[in-house]
Amino acid sequence: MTYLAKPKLHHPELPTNKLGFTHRDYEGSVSTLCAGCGHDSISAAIIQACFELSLPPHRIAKLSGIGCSSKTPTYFLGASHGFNSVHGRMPSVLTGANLANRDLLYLGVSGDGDSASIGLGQFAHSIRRGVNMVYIVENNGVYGLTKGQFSATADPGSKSKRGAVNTDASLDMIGIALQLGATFVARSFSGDKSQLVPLIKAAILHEGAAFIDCISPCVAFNNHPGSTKSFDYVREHNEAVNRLDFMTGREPITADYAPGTVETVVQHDGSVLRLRKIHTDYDPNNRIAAMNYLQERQAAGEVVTGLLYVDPESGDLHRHLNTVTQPLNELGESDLVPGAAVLAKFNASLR
Ligand SMILES: Cc1ncc(C[n+]2csc(CCOP(=O)(O)OP(=O)(O)O)c2C)c(N)n1
Ligand code: SF4
Ligand SMILES: [Mg+2]
Repeated sequence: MTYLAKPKLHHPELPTNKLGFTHRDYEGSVSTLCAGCGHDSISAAIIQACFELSLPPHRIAKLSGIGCSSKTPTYFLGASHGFNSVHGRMPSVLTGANLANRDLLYLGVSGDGDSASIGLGQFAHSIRRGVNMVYIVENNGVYGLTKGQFSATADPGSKSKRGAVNTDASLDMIGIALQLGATFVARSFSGDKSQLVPLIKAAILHEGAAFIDCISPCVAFNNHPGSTKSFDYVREHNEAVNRLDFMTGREPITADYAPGTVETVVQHDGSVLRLRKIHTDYDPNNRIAAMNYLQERQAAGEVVTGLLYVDPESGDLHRHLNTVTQPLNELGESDLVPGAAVLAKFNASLR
């Protein structure tokens, strides 16, 4: 319960990261979600990723919309900035915050209802603009908070808990993100922490719009036979194209891999992603091939996961707009109102 404070005391031997923080320093309030909800596993993965990257919690801003998924930022990073916006409006609030202060690390957390229905336009424009953020959709195929109506990501033919069949076509967030120019696109599963944690870490280090579609079963309304977003269905149909094993730049590859099965991607900030290829012919640097592959495999009933596309040359909205490197919210009055003489000089330069 959110009103139950977590005890602050912890074992003195708890491991600490480079900043001297323990895992506990990245946690939030006690979750009020249903026991077993996939969303809680995603919160745990976010906590682990931020702990392992030794991120200063006060340099992170977490933003969300409305839904069980959008409630989750309360349950992680309790010492970070947070903004719980209205339904479907997280992306524009995040974009505004990012423009005002480029120095924070932005984590947008949303649901399939929040981002694929009411917030679809907002989602689309934040992705196509390349806002520097990690955008996670906790995708359960239903509106969990409002008691299990089909969402726009529910597959046609999938059944509700009461047996109603979804007749609408589904909306694939991955396909849309690829088409809109997202420079980091991944799909994962809340039940696969070993895949999800490195993906979140890589997305955090990525410059530009990083999108993760995380299948996250709703145990209350969409975890039955006939659902394509249940734990059993995703486990049985999960086809990982690669695994992100290592991602710190200078470490040697310690595991023994067959030639051609590891791919190294150097990101803009110098961080190195090491991808263990499971499908050796899958190329995560080819946007069009990724779109085709995903459509084909989806038609065959597979849930393709892994790092599906990454552009190592990515840029972000600030780079595109050529904004000053100093965060806009730190500019003083003399910068913002430089006076009539500066204006006259500027106008003269345009004549
Ligand atoms: C403007 C507006 N319309 C409708 C609602 C009702 N509503 C609340 S949450 C929600 C859907 C949430 O679904 P999703 O984003 O998938 O989150 P989940 O609960 O499944 O994690 C809806 C329709 C609302 N809060 N505000
Ligand atoms: S209703 Fe579904 S999505 Fe919401 S907390 Fe319960 S299991 Fe999770
Ligand atoms: Mg949902």
